[in-house]
Amino acid sequence: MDKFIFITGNKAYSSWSLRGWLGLRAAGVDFEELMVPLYVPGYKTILLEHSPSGKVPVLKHGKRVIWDSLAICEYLAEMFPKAGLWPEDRSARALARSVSAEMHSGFSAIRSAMPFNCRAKGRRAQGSQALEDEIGRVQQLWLQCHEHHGRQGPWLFGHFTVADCMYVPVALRFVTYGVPLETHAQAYVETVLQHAPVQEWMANAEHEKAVIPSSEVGG
Ligand SMILES: N[C@@H](CCC(=O)N[C@@H](CS)C(=O)NCC(=O)O)C(=O)O
Repeated sequence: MDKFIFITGNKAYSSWSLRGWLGLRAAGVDFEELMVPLYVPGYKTILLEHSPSGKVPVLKHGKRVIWDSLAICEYLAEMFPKAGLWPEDRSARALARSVSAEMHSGFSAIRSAMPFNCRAKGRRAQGSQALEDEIGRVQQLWLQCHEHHGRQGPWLFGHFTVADCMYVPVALRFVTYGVPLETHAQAYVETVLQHAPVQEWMANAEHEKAVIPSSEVGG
């Protein structure tokens, strides 16, 4: 099989990259990794050499270039069906796709008030009604997935799926900004923190030297 090459942004700051990377880990794929530090002189030129979107993450597989975190997860789900990246049950899969798409295209208050910064702890987000509503919505979604389709394991649909790729970065934002959570949501965050690939990603982030000032907020 052609080799997989994954292009990621800074692990400390790139939540979108984390999603695709988790998909690769969940699929059990051997891959090479290229980290492109973001927002430093010349970074865009490098990204454009890898992808027409000029953004990370990007997955290269032979001649194929797959950009966008959700497209990468879909590609992996199709290539490695045994990994169960989407739930097997059609109703569960429909819900998993809906919550993944909702995260992919929404939650702008969470994104802007709580920039992904997995090295930081004890930060505080600037509160707003929109932020509170979105934090509530995330917890409601987590409960719905788990109560209806996930009781056989700790992840949203029992075992690790694309929906978790989408929501792990949100769980880590909640940790960074010390968001008080309902019991079930806190249990999900604990599951995320104990997941070996998440721990590996965070350990790699700790070794990065670069700082992106616009993501260092709430201190
Ligand atoms: N919808 C895209 C979003 C990708 C995205 O915005 N990536 C950010 C990094 S976290 C990026 O490449 N930023 C650099 C830039 O926009 O120049 C995805 O899911 O992959």
